[in-house]
Amino acid sequence: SAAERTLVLVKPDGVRRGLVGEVLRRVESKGYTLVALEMRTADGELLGAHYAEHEGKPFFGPLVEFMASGPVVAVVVEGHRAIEGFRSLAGSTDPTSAAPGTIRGDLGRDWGVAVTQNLVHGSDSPESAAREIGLWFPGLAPAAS
Ligand code: DAT
Ligand code: MG
Repeated sequence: SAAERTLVLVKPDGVRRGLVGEVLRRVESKGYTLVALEMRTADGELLGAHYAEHEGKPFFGPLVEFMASGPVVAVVVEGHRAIEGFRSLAGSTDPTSAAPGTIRGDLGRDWGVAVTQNLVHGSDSPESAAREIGLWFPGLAPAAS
């Protein structure tokens, strides 16, 4: 069965709260493989490209500012249907309504600052995954096994 790759980010709130291990534990427990992993503080250029689909929306500026506010952990995750699978592990965008059992539902909440703070990112399609992996890991060989 063809493996698929997705880009996962533990966002600055997840790193600040010490939830990197918890997120990776859930990914590995699901049976996915970690292919590449790096902690870094992203700049506006990378984040603007990463979130290009949201440019012009009212939350774009605050989103990029938040994402640049501290280190993130970027991970390439591989497995059959890993893109949909990680989105399922993450839960819906708003952590207040995200289902219990998911990363956002179990660990996230609205702190009254921004819905933007929802712990993790996961690519939403094969096209997004390829584009995002290229942005965050330009040196990584493209092929999944
Ligand atoms: P997701 O991260 O679930 O794919 P998205 O791609 O629609 O969600 O949005 C990207 C991020 O932007 C999301 O994780 C949090 C933030 N965001 C989305 N909608 C927002 C809104 N209405 N207000 C504030 N932040 C928002
Ligand atoms: Mg998205």
